[in-house]
Amino acid sequence: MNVHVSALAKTHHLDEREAQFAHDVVEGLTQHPKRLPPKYFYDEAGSELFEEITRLPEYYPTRTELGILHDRAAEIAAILPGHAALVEFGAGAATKARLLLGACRFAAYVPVDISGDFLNGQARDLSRDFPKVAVYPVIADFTAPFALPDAIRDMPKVGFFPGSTIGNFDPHEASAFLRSARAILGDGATLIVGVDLEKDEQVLRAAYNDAAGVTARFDLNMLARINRELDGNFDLSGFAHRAIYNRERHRIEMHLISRRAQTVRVLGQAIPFRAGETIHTESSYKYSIARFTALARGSGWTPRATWTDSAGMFSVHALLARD
Ligand code: AVJ
Repeated sequence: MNVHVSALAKTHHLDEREAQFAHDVVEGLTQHPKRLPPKYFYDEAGSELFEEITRLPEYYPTRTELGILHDRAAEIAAILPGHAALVEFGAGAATKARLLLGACRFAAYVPVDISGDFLNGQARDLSRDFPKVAVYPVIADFTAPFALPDAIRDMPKVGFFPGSTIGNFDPHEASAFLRSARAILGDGATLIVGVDLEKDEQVLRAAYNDAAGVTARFDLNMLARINRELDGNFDLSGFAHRAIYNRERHRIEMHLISRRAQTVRVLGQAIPFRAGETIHTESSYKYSIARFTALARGSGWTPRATWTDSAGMFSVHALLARD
């Protein structure tokens, strides 16, 4: 099915962002198997639910990565250039960037995010807490090329991509992201990336099927968002959340499963579901250190250092731009 963004925008009076969302949703729900892009989890409700996920006992990545950044801050600082600009791809709550800003002598911080409101609030707090660091927020989709602010042109660049967000990309997309970051940051740059590691399947499954059901609410919020923004009529009680580990592809997959045969309408279009039919909402790839460093080498970067927690749950990599 071919749904055009501009036609959707016109018929339903949507702005460009809404029309892109509409296009991706209608396209994803008319595929077999059905899928929805994980970037749409993060509206206001979804961002709050994700924050709640990061505090769950089963969800180890956030606290483990923070522990590594905290414990290794001096080692990380030692390999970074002084008076550099820290460019963060997708600046969430900036908690992790704060750890680096506190440990290293950065001259500038450039949070890059699609959400402008969030960025501007963040920038104000950071300027207050780090008066020596100039903050230049950039509103952009970091998966596409964007220009860095002129003010940091002559500073060494340090890219920062924490949270294992890279795990949301298929390996070829992850490679494309790394190449793109190499092009944006330029010669001599460093990139600090957080990568979740393969581990016991039960630990992985529990992290994405938590006992309190927060991940289920996070997953179902995608349907609630479609109802709110695209005039959808999903009955949330008609879908169940399930996360499985796909061992061959080294990834957690989150699915929403239709509990019965049903037809849902989105922007006036009927979307039929069979009983048990699934919507694939997210993949979260897990790496071995060897597989990630090989991916980085193949994407324009030379691994310089890797840090992990003592249990080997999560890894933080420093990569150097290759000439
Ligand atoms: C933000 C993409 C790293 O994959 O672990 C958490 C998102 N999804 N629980 C992850 C997520 C379900 C998270 N990332």
